[in-house]
Amino acid sequence: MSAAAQAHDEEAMIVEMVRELVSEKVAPRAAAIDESEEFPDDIRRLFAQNDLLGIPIPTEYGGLGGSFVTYVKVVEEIAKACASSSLIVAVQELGMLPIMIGGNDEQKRRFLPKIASGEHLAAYALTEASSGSDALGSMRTRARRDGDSYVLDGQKIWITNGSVADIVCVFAVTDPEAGSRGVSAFVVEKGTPGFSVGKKERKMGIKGSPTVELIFNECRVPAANRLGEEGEGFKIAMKVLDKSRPGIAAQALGIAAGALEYATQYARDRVAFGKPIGQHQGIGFMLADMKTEVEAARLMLYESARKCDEGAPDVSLWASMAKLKCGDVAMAVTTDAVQVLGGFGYSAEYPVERMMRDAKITQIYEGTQQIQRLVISRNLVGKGR
Ligand code: COS
Repeated sequence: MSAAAQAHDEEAMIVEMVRELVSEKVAPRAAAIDESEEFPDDIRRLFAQNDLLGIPIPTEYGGLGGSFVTYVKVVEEIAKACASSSLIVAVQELGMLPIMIGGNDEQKRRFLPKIASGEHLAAYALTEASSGSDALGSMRTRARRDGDSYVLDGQKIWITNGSVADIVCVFAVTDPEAGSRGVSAFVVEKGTPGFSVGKKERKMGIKGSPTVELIFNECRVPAANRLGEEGEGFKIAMKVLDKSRPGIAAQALGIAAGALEYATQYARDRVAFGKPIGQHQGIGFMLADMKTEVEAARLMLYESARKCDEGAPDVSLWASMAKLKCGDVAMAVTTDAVQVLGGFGYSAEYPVERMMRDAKITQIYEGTQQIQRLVISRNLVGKGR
């Protein structure tokens, strides 16, 4: 058997295992996770036991050494049932990518094995109160070199899984005069004096995934925790997003696919005017459009993940196109799924209203849809002045 065929078989086995795990253990928990608004540590342990928290981490650092295609398929399968749970896998990847991309061998050996095993959770801290889309120009968190360490001061907001993470990759300004070369990246470990968790956001969706403020107050971090050279942080942050946006696209696609599946079954079962509602053209054509959009988005997603695996030069363009397409499809398809179910769709007794609430964030985080268009158009015609 060729190496490619073997990799394909392994991928199919992992996806099938995840499908069963989701159907037996995750789907039955999804409504309660949303309702309780609590981080599902049981699901984290389940994913850790099944080696799902280090899929793209190389085996030499304790990971599965799997492809990005496998990783996005796993996120998709989980998100079909529970968007909050899918974020455990997606944010683990987002949080470890700065180390994979910017870390040296010693740092990889120090941090990655515990992330891969799920003993440690990772998070990524870029966003600030005044710095969302304008991640570079408006960053205020500072890191001042002091002997063998850096002292961090500032606040990050909207940090997914920030309160449950054991290590956080933080971006801070080391030279305010140096523009894009004035930002550096640091690994900050839980328990470091001066590092604390602030307010938890109350959100429309993804309620089982804690989104918090992180506060750095004279927080001393060893210089050995700086990723890459001083001033390389912004490039690391952007390269991370190139690989993490397909993960959010996968979450979006999974939510859409889950809503489509539920609405289709409902349209087969629910009878009105003497026949299943799906056989009335008004509903049947809606389902046809939903299915077509989901499959089109899936092709874009897998292509973007394939580009990550290949290290293709246009990975940034494809990551943004996949995130844009999948996020918009998730919002449109879940909204239509609510419509197909009518009054039941609006009820919290049925999953599609949760899916619609969960879908909205995929058009906002990891770069808004407007930022994705900016990245795509700059790839086409350049940035200009
Ligand atoms: N890979 C490597 N380097 C990149 C890059 C990428 N994908 N994208 C940008 N860079 C580099 C540029 O080449 C430039 O380097 P030089 O100064 O050496 O030429 C530098 O980074 C600054 O880039 P740019 O001039 O494009 O920065 P801008 O401030 O104009 O904006 C955007 C960049 C808007 C694309 C960026 O700020 C962004 O993605 N914002 C959204 C952030 C986001 O997604 N937040 C979500 C929360 S994080 S979960």
